[in-house]
Amino acid sequence: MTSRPQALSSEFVESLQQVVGDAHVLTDDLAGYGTDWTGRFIGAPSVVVRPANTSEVSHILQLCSKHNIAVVPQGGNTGLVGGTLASEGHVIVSTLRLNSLGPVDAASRQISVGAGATVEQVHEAAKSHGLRYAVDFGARGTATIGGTIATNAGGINVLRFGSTRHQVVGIEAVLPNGDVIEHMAGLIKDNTGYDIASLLCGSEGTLGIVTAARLRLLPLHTSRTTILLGYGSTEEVVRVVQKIRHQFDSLDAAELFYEDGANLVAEAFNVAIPFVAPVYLLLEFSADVDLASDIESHLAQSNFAGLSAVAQDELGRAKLWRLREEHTAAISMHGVPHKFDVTVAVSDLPKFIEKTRQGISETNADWTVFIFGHAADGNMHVNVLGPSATDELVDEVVLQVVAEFKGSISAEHGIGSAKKKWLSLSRSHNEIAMMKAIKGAIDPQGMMNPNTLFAM
Ligand code: FAD
Ligand code: 2HG
Ligand code: ZN
Repeated sequence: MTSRPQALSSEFVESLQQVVGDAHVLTDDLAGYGTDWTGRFIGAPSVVVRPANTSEVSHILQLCSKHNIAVVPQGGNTGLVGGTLASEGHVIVSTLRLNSLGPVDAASRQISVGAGATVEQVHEAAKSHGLRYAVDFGARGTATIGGTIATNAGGINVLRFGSTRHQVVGIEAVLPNGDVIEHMAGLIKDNTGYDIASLLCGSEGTLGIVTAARLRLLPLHTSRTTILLGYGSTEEVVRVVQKIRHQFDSLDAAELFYEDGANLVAEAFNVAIPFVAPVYLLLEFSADVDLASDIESHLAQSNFAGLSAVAQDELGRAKLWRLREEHTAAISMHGVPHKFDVTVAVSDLPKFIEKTRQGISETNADWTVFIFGHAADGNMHVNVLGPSATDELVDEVVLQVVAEFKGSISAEHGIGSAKKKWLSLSRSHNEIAMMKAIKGAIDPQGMMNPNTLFAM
């Protein structure tokens, strides 16, 4: 591989301008693109280019390939693992102008959207046809469909509907050499070789740029019930989630958080906490019948602790959800956290949480730990405030505990640049070799997102 230029020539920048127009090639004030959402990963991109369509993306990648320039795809830049970290000489390709939407195909319950459309825009489009897009999480207003595909985003509804991978029924993407892959028919049965959409889900921008996708939509149920419950221990929460999941197919979400996190959110955003409990469980159900009394009588039979707040109207539900969803923003108001999004077997959650807290406090008793997450998936978010951005001791401690429990070091945010050193804790030597072989075949120059996924 020939070495890459660190400074981009004016000839190269001019050729980008010829593709997308001067206004969409940025070379100054790039901090907003160069720094990640958490503020932990600060890059130094040389250029940001903002194509308006697939053909422009193809031309950009052809140029970058010809000049051997590294490319970092970027959507909403809400990623939490430094996956858009660009070094000097790298070009960020922002997908925000690839934001076409629909139309909704109500007959097939599908929609084709540009990679730059936000998750919330897809929710709104689906809703106007009595449908629903299954992927949902706090950054819905900014995170893009391309970013959610590249990270195989999870979120609050995975327990019922699966992750992003399960919603993608067609894909359009541009490969590093500029070739366009287009497979957007959305056929539900289609066993004609390798599943390219699935390969691109979770590829973190290392194989090409997703430019559009066809997404599966679901019926929008008429009734939603959100319940906040209080418990004394994580063990109790895990037991309740397992039982309630078994009883109610209509369970959409089962989110866990603790008193310290709830207090932090309440202080940061002036949100009321309906009652005090050591551990909170936020459940959401959706169905075409009102389930509130069924749920309450089920909980009463299962020795439910007795503290609860129930909401069925949009405002009431949103108030309860804020206590959970604002954890990320509230924590960031107190510093730059080290973030972990890990999965272990659900039954191991209580022990895993205890060991993780213990490992962190034995390493440095002054660090502050917040834990919250998606209880039914065994997916916890461990956020640690205290270590400097570059001090990786806490990363080593937490990820080794995950490995002891045979868990995954990334449940939903991806590996990015944050966790590439530890990839072998979750993937075998042969798996990594196979991934590198795929990468090498599709991107022989290693030009796509070189700071992400592999410690090359
Ligand atoms: P970016 O941050 O721009 O990019 C993320 C990665 O995808 C990078 O590696 C980038 O190179 C690549 N990429 C982006 N677009 C493309 C493209 N078109 N083609 C190829 N590669 C591309 N994540 C969850 O999974 N579940 C959650 O519950 C969740 N909650 C969050 C809550 C908050 C408040 C915040 C700030 C983030 C949360 N996230 C969550 C993380 C983040 O929103 C997701 O990872 C999301 O998928 C990133 O989308 P994005 O458009 O912002 O991508
Ligand atoms: C969530 O579930 C997100 O809220 C963000 O995945 C997690 O901030 C985090 O660590
Ligand atoms: Zn999450």
